[in-house]
Amino acid sequence: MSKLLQLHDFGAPGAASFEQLRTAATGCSSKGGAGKSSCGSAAGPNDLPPEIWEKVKNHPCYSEQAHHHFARMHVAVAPACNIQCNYCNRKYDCANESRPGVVSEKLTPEQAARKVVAVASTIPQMTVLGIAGPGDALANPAKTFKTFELVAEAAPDIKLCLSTNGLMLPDYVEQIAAMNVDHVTITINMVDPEVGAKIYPWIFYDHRRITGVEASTILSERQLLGLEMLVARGILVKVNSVMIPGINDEHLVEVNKAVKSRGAFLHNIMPLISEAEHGTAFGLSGQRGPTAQELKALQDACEGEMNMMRHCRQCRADAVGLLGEDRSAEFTTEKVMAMDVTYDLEGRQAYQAKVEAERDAIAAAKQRELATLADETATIKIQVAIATKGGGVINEHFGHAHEFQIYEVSTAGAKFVGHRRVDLYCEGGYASDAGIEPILKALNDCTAVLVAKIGMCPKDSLAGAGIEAVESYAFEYIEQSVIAYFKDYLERVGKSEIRHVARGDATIRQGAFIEA
Ligand code: CLF
Ligand code: SF4
Repeated sequence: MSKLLQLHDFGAPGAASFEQLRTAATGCSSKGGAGKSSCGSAAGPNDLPPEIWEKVKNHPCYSEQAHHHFARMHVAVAPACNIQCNYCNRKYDCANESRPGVVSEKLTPEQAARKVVAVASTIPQMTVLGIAGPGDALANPAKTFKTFELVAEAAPDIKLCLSTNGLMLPDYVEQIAAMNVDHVTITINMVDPEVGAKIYPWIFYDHRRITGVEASTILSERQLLGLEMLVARGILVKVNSVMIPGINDEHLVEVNKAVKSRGAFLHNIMPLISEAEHGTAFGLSGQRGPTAQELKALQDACEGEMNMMRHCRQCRADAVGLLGEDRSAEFTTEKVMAMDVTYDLEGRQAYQAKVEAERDAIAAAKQRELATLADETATIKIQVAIATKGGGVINEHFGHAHEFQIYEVSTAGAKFVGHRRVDLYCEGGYASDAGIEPILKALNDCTAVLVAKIGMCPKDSLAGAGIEAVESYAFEYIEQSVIAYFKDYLERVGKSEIRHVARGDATIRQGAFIEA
């Protein structure tokens, strides 16, 4: 009997079956709305078994829809690590699940639990607590599990989420399941130890430091075993992989197949962050990260295989807020200790019910708009950038945008394919001419940018680069607007008012990850 089948045999009572999880992992369902199936973390209630939708619908990382509305927070209770990754500098947060560059304020489990209650009382859309470093959650098991225990007691409606490099995972699966942790992320960058030896110089395991191919062999076996054990217990597993051009980029297709076949729910392929000033081995050796289109091509290649996450913001180990925003400065230990905190469970539930109704309205508007494209036969695909502060609405000024969300749109509909972080174009009321250049590079693969407002100068610069800036969808729903823009675009192409031009590649700005 295979290891997989043996593991399946002792699945927890009441857990989703392995087959259900495998079906969920492969994403598309014939039940997709309007005859168009929905794939990836964009999956909705019609695409997943109800008990799995229940687990992901309010989790901003496991559901792309949810990330417009719901927030997560991390508590930095896990400083130690048991492996070395060549993209990590230990002075900084864990690069597997959080961007490097900002040293976290380390918390005790008691401080962490108080912080969770303080944030949950202030931000009713905060639904998930993650432990993601700054080292490895399971290299610090006592602090990690004590924190979960205290939070489950004080804030029972908050989902618990854990991220790990996987080395110690098989030893703690029982404890993870017993604590009702429903979501676990494992960073898996290889299933071939020869590839692994180029990424991991050493691991610390069984009381000794192990190097080279032997280290990666042990790490890979432990990661895959841990994944199988979690899946057998009905725990949703997300696999994070760092795309390192020339080292594991092509190999990640194999990783994708390996984790899919073991029932991983979601695969998140993230770009390598390797600026020299981070002081990592890859940064110092000049190893580059991928371009936007290289990353997208790999994600597209894997999407046929399973659900892909494309909205990861590589956030800090003490991040607080919607993905893409950082409110951690509002919740320093000093401020949290001084806060008068009351946990209003009913208020949180009422707020979340309102969000649920808004999401239904957004989905219905999207379907209505998509129906208007039903007879369209054009094969054109374009990318459109969006300025948003959240809520699924185009509600940000061009000059105030810290990031742009990128949608790919065709007659099949609008799909979130990534985001581009940028420096603010407009700082303190002043715009700088030099500031537009990096933004043009970040949006170079887009045909248009939809904004709440934009000035003439940036509008002209964008037009000069072949990118149309559009204000006419201000404060409208994003996906509905993207489809409506596309329809208008096709009409103008059809009337020869404009010419459709294929766009080039764009840059993923490395430095963007080290600023708040
Ligand atoms: Fe945190 Fe990770 Fe849980 Fe999310 S983050 S532990 S699954 S709650 Fe999310 Fe941040 Fe990307 Fe992680 S955006 S780095 S995937
Ligand atoms: Fe750094 Fe995280 Fe890798 Fe540990 S697992 S070396 S903390 S990136």
